[in-house]
Amino acid sequence: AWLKHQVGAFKDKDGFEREVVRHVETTLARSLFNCDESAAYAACALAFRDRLILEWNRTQQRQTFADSKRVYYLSLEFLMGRALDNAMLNVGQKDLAKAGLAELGFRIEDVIQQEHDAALGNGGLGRLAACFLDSLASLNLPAWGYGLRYRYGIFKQEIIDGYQVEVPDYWLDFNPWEFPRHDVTVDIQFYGSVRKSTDDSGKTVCNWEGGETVKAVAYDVPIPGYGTPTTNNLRLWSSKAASGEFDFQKFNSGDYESSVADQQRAETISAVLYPNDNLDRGKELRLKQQYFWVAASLYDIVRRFKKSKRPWKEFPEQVAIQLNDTHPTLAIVELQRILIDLEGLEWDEAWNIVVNTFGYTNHTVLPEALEKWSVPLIQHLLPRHLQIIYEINLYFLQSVETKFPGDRDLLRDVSIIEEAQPKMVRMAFLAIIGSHKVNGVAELHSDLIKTTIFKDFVKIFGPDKFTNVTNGITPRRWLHQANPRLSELIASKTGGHGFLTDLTELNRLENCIHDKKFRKEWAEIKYANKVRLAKHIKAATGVTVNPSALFDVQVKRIHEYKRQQMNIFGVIHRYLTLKAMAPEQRQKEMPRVSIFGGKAAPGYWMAKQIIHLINSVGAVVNNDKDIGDLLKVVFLEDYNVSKAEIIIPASDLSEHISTAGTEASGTSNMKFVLNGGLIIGTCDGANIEITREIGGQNIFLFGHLAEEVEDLRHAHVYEKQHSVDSGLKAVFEEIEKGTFGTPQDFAGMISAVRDHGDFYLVSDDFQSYIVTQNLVDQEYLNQEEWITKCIKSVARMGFFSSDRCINEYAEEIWNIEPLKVEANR
Ligand code: 26Q
Repeated sequence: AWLKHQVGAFKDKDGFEREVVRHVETTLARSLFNCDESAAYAACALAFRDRLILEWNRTQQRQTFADSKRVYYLSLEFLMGRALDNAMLNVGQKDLAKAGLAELGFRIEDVIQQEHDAALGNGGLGRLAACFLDSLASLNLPAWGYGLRYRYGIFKQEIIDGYQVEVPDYWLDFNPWEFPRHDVTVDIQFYGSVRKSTDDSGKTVCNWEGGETVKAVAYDVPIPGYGTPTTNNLRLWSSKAASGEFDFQKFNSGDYESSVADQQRAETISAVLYPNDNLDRGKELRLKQQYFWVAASLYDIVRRFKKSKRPWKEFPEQVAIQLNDTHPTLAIVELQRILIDLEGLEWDEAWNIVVNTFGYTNHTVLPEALEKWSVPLIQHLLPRHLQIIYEINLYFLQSVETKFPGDRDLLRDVSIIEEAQPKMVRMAFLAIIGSHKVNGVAELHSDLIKTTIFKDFVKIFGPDKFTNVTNGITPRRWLHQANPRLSELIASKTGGHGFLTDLTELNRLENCIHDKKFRKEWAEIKYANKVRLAKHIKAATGVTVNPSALFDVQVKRIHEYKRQQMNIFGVIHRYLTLKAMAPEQRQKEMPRVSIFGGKAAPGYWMAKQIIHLINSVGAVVNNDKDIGDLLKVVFLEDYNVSKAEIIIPASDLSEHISTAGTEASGTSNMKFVLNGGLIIGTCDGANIEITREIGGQNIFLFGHLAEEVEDLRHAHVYEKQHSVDSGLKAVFEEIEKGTFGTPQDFAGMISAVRDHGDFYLVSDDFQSYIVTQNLVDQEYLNQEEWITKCIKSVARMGFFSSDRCINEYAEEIWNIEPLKVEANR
């Protein structure tokens, strides 16, 4: 019904076609006769973009006029994927576009595939931010995202001779979804020094002077909600030399090269996304990125607030800022600096405003991922901020001393400054102290941060400062868009597409479990999705896979804690078991396709070794005549959002097998189950809550529990040589025989388990993993029972919508409300 009220909606398919043709002929200046798929994509995107712009403007006007509190989501990563399909579905005009494009001679799927992924993120954290933007708009919440407009997103991965090769991802050639705002700029200062002076009233003021200036230019991206006109804004900052194109003085004095160099140095700040996932490397450019983005965003937010002419104390009633991990923690310091140095507020009044404004989300307990910056680096780059950090720390430690007098160990342990050589600033501690709420991303994770890395802060601030908001995913992209046939089938059984805005309506599927026709269609859809993936695998790798085999998928960033090495060791174990069988016996086994995908950080040597082993095993197994279809191993290169949309709906079984207590949540686990696949997994992250919701019979859990991990690790260290599981030993021996190529290439992976304490407990969990995989084979034989499990699971996944998740943030952390849209305008 809301569609009728949209401004600029296409009246019918002819209206849409006219717009496409107009864009081909005028905007793109091409003739209809040489309009190829890429031109069709461009024109179609421009046509939909025109539609979005009108509602986008109205939404911004409405939010400004209503003067309602807004939330600002600060994230260095927004892993958006493609926008066109999403835009067509969210405004409810995909069918019309499909028909229109067909008349013009194009298949809509082919047109959609022309778009380059917006890959401004590494993995889970960046994709979560993208799902959140979709939910914020769909729930009519006044919200902006703030990020960086990287010229290069996450690198493209090529697999050459079994090795990962990184290729730059230049994605801005043609991007119809962004709007440069050359009039919205902010000058950002770096380096320089602090000079104290006295103002007219005799008060000491700090002046940050000198150094260099870089210009931040805003680029805006419209974020359409699903089934509502609300269209929010994602603002990405791009860096530019402050003095314009060139420093003309230098240029004219013949110093042309250095003038160009200045310009390039400024542009370097937003040039490239750091490709580390769950690892902190203290590089100066990364810190520059963080401050550049934080300072520009805060300037923008403060500028907007000041227009309202309200007193400063009302700032937290108008503004909520959420910190996506510690990457934007400098925002806390920057807001305090603005309030005391530029606006003249007293420290306490300012600090009160700051704390009430910020919320901090933690995404990891891994020590190597916790951000720290060296004091000398901050001193050099941001001298005034370092002073403020020390002052925040001083007042904080004084309050701790008052509460726990004489506890020197406690003061040392909670100090923002780590007394190391050099001294380090602990960003998570600063984020906790400067926020009113701190949340983890799944129940186990939120409990773990309270009892391990942040336990002292629970003691100091009390337990109420810490909370849990279990992650969620948007059912629009991860069901309706990725799996349109399943979405239609579900709609036909639950009374329409209401489940897309209230995912708990999926529970109506429980009534259909015995519906024969429904079950048959369900199975057909899964099979068709597998056929589609099989085609993709053939085209991408040359390997032929049988769509009737069990598709076993592990796609995520490659990391030792996620244990892709355990998966591939398990595959080798399966291969050896099959090889040892008599041929008649072998033919009774369940055929399996083991599918891997994921990028390794370019400097992560062990992760690259894992990729190499997976490819080497594939090369042997896939060409073994004894094995045939019983086992195939494929590594799909360049896993990204749009590949995920093909892979996830085609999985029978997906692997979420991190060492217990290491994966904060995981979000692809939710996507796989929502698409009718089952999970093999450990008791970690959101797997635990998924189990609670769908029932223990419908998930394959194995392995040690989080509370056992510490003791196991301890035991390894005290054993002379870690006694490796016997099945795993046989796997190692086979690798060392050279069956999968030069054994030396994989020596690191083996010795990590055998000689270096097996930190991720691969050996401890191996037997239980193999036993559970065999159970999966058994259960997959009984297809009727398997389908029942899948349907029941999907029916119970309502909790994992990012809409539920965002509602929790809105109520418990941000205190913001939806801005209702007038139905009849
Ligand atoms: C930090 C400093 C310097 C350079 C890079 C980084 C950096 C970049 C990305 C640190 C961490 C990340 C990404 C972390 C991430 O993706 N975490 C995942 O977040 C998901 C959403 O909450 C969870 O589901 C996953 O469990 C968690 O691993």
